[in-house]
Amino acid sequence: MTFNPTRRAMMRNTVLGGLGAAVLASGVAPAQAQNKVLLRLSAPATPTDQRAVGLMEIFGPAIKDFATFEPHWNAELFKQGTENEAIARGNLEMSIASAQEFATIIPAWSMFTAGYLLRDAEHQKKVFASDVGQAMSKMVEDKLGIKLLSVMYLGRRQVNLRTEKEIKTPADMAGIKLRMPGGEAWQFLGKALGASPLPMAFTEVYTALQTGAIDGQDNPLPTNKDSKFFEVTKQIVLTSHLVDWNFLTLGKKAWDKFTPEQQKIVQKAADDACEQARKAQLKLEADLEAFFKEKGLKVYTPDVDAFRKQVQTEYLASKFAKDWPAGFVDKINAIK
Ligand code: KDO
Repeated sequence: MTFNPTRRAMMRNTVLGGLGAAVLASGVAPAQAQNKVLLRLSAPATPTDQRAVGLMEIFGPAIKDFATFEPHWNAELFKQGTENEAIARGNLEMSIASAQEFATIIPAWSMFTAGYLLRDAEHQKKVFASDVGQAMSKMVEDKLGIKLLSVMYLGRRQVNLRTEKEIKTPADMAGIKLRMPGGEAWQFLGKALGASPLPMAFTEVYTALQTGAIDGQDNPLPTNKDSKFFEVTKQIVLTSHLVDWNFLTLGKKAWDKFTPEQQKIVQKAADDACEQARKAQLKLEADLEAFFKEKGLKVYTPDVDAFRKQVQTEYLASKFAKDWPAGFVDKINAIK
């Protein structure tokens, strides 16, 4: 079994619908509002993140006749990584979940956290829609009562450092304190890249970079711009080590409150919102290299083959790979 060897390659910001805002203003809940299903979403994403924009512009308005979409950004309602549990307990209806979060509960999901597994945004979309994607989604639905409505393209994760030494191969990453999101799967990726990983919540990264508590972080270019990490770092190493994806989730309890007709509308609204966000992220990724260079950062491509080789070797030899369903990686590689 091998990977495909080639790569083509706040404030509290609660946004209520018009009716919700009117209800707050008047202090009186009209009967119509009471009948609507409340969909609270919690995510660490900022409200200016393209995924947030897509949801607020498309998802919320499309379902407003029968549901109230109430997003909470910047991890305002629940800490990063605790949203799935909140949904399972009925304290939350929606989130933007990562594969790494599902992997903490469903070991097979570590397959979807592996570096250099997905080739690009198109491959990612096709893998999610494939029988492999369906089977993985079903595991989450069966085990956690959470539906994966749609796949969200976050972008290709790049190494972003406040240090100046040029990085060519994983060996050059030795000793670099690289912030990774919390959880075992993320730490493993940081180690596979050759760095010394340090778990930290997304909302703390800017300050940690500013104070030097960490040497760097990894995120796609659009996230780097949106959260202004470029202001407190000196270089971006284009490792593209993870074509990162998140999943727009909805608790089954909330889903089951909708009629089949409404479910169709919710599904389409989710797909449309995620598609708009995906296109916006891709455009930003294409444009941002110039922006960061203008800001004085060094942006360059290292020996990506050396990174890919090391990362894939580490994953295949890891304890994680033992939990990957037989044949799935080959199927993923075969998806064109
Ligand atoms: C991050 O913490 O670095 C990360 O990029 C991980 C993703 O899975 C996702 O949670 C993302 O943060 C947030 O949506 C914020 O963009």
